[in-house]
Amino acid sequence: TVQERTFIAVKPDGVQRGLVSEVISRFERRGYKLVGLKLLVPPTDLVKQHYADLSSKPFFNGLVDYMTNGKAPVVGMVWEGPDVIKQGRAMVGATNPLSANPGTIRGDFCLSVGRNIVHGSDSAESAQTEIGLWFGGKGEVVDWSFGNEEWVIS
Ligand code: DAT
Ligand code: MG
Repeated sequence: TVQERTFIAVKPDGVQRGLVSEVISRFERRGYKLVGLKLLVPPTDLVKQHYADLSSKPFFNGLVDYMTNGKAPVVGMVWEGPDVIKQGRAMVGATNPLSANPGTIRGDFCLSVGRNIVHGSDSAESAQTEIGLWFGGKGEVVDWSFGNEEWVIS
């Protein structure tokens, strides 16, 4: 089975609202493997790079401030497993929570595009870039195996 990795983050509003365990448990119960995890107030440079494709948008400065102002930290994660990039996006739901299906994280827990509680990489390229940005240090992403893998993936 091809194992992909994706970057998923609980944003400051999700941390503030006590939804870290909710996000983790959805990926964990699905059978995905947690291979990277950190809590941080991200440096402004990191968030500007993370959202570089949005730098010309009118909401960019507000987005960077919300991510970096320290009123709550971000929980960054790397999740591994079959098709996890696309499946992770599906589990996160549409960018605007008012368009997100019930059953998705955004569709179940939020109402506003500016407070949509979670991030998920949108492609293989952005997953690789984002994992490098957030987990670039040696040993920050951990290779390990599930003891019960044969019961989850065949
Ligand atoms: P996504 O987070 O679903 O990948 P995106 O990459 O288009 O969405 O935008 C990144 C974040 O920027 C998004 O989660 C919330 C914020 N954002 C996007 N569009 C916005 C808008 N019209 N107004 C305010 N914030 C917005
Ligand atoms: Mg995006």
